[in-house]
Amino acid sequence: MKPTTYAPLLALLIAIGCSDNTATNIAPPPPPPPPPPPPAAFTVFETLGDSVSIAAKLTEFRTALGGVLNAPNSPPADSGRREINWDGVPAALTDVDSFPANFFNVNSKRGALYSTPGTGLRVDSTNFAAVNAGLAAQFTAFSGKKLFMPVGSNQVDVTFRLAGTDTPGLVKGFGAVFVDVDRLGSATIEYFDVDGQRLAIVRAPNHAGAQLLSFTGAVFQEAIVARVRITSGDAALTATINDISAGGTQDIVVMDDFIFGEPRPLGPDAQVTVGNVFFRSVHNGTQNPAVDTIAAGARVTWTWNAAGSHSIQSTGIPPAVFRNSVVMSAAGSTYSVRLFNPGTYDYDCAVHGLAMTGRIVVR
Ligand SMILES: [Cu+2]
Repeated sequence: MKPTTYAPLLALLIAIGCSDNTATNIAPPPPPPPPPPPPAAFTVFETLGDSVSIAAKLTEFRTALGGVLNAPNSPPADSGRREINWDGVPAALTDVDSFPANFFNVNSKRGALYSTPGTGLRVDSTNFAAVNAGLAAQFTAFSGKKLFMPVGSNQVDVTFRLAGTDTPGLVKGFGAVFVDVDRLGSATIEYFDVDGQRLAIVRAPNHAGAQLLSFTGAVFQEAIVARVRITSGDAALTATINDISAGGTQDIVVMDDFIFGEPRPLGPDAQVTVGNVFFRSVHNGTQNPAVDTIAAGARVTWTWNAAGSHSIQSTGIPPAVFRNSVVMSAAGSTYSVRLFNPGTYDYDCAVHGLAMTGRIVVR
């Protein structure tokens, strides 16, 4: 007898066995979740040295930001960068704990607003000897003589505006010169999008002993950074605190130059209608595929215009992917994603597949 004769019987026995085995009948596991979308891509520039040796890296950073140095008080530009080196701050606002938080968008228009959880801001011409004589031996300025530090805090935020206006702006990158970073991680810059979601954190390189300068900065592919948070050392300056390199327990760090991309306006969001059975661009009416073009950092929102089960399923080639929605059925349901990296992001509906498609082009 040929072995194949037994095959139908064997299959039947297996089927009976499975159907009888109700106690351990387990549903198949759900498919794995889609991979998370790639984070915003950026390049880090960092160096450690004296005012001469760090200059080359700063030049690289400026080149990566692109364009020219836009002069103080020049109107908002399409490209280029702004710089703050503190040395032009008037004497009346130097060596006091009340440096105006909006000075670099009102008095000298460069699109930067400051805030701190401390009690003030200070531009200092004494290497902070006026605050604490013991600290002066720690600090040396990169450009000119003036240095910067919040008062009563080691943290300052910089929020961007189109230079000289109240319109929120986005920058392509931000970097800062730190003075006397002894401990890796004591000086950091965090980058946030317009929703307050953190895009990146970079740490200023550190050294042991000698008073040196550290530069760190990140440049993104496009202008997507609405705010940076600078943590400058382990603690605020006080009249009695000692740096870790001088018998203290905390790394005391101050700041010199800030360099950042020209603040640019946030691009308009895209709206897409989800219907039966179509995706349709609200902006231009394209449908299956609905095709929308947005600036990096803008958001796409899909709105269900009728009852019907649909989802937003990213079908692009990594890294041009985003997080999928679940299947939703109620009219008025919405889903949105913010996209940071230029690329072509295709999508469809997990229920209707190729019958229902769209594309987001991020520039
Ligand atoms: Cu659908």
